[in-house]
Amino acid sequence: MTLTRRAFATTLATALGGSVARLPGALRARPRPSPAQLAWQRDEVALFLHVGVNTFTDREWGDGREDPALFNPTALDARQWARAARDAGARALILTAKHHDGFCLWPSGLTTHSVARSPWRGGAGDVVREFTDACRREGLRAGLYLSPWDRNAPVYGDSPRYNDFYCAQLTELLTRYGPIAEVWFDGANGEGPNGRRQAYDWPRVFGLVRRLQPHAVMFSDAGPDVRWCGNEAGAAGDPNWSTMDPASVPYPGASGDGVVAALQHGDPHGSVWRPAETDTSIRPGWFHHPGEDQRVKPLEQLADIWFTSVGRNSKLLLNVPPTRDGLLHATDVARLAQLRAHLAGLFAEDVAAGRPVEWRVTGAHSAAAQLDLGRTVTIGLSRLEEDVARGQCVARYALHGAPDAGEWRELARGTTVGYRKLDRFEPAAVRRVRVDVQDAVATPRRLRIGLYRGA
Ligand code: FUL
Repeated sequence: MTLTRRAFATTLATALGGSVARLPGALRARPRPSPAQLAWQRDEVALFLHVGVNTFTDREWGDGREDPALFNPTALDARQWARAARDAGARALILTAKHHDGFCLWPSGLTTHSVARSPWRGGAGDVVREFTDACRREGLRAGLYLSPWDRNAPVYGDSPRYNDFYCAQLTELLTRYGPIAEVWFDGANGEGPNGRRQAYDWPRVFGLVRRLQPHAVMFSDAGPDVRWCGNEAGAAGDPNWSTMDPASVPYPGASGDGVVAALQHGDPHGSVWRPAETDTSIRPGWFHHPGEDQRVKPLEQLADIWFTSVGRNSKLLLNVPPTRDGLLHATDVARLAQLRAHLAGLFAEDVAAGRPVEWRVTGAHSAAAQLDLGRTVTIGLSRLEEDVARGQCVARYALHGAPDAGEWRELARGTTVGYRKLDRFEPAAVRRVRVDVQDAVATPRRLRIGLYRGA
């Protein structure tokens, strides 16, 4: 039988006379987030903006042969996007500077397939400029999506030449518009002209971003800073570890056994910190289609998505696509505001706030927290949080409640906690509450605990 890292640590701890906490620092070291990864997670929600020639052709994937003259969002107002995002409680926005069709929303010097050839703003416009300016004015962090797959670039599939082209486009985006908080690399990929496949130089791409924007996080299936959650349905995995084994998803767009599971769940013993981002759309498509104006997700579904992303140790990247006018649709904006109001109501009163918590470490990988709420209250929602600046630890927990003199009863149970774990449960009248950390990858540290009435 092979000794797992965890079993090894436990054996060693026992040999050293007990607690894992007493192990020498190097053996205890587990991955922790960088300041940029921590800031990314603390944003909690970002909005995704898919806009481009597809907005005008009513398609999801353009083929690269679209006439740039199609692009004419006459009423485009990036401040409307940014205000809607801020009012929704989002702290960052990500714009598709170039989607798979290759059309550039900025006047790239590398191609004529861009806004410069469109009638919008007389060919002198720059959506990336207006977007980044608006984000800054509204106090939001700006991110950019630059599709690796480019169905317009003639050099696509001619690997070294396209890698040069792609890096030169990235350089434009990362040097002209001030600080960029997130760079988004899509894993979707097809063949180039005549079936040529592009071999991307990912180490070069990642190195370039690090050099030009050292404080940005890079998103892709393979990180390196933030990983895809493995689906576009709005649900992070359960369990969801922010650590992972980098070999399990070696490059963006990798497929094969175990890739989706690795993206969904991470790995408790992974050697790198690479938390999951959950991207999904408020509508069926990523781009705006007038035919989907009646199919904006209802509040209940958006709230569920928020619970299965932000409430499962992930970050939510919610796509809200601008229309042909260049504005977010009134229905979408109203839905975002409804979601924010709904969440504000749910979390308005934390009945555990200010109540002393008795925290006991009960074993090398277990602990228990007990609270007396000071009165009997009905609760139906809990919020558990680890101090992820110091890493992620909890693997399994249960929440119990008891009325004044009555019996303990289980209210909720779960696996990982991480940045935040939310549980909605059958409302119960309780005075005492206990959180048992039943398993962990190291000695559990004190959790932050919030308790609410629920819906
Ligand atoms: C996918 C793309 O193919 C979709 O068009 C969209 O951009 C989504 C966020 O990622 O891989």
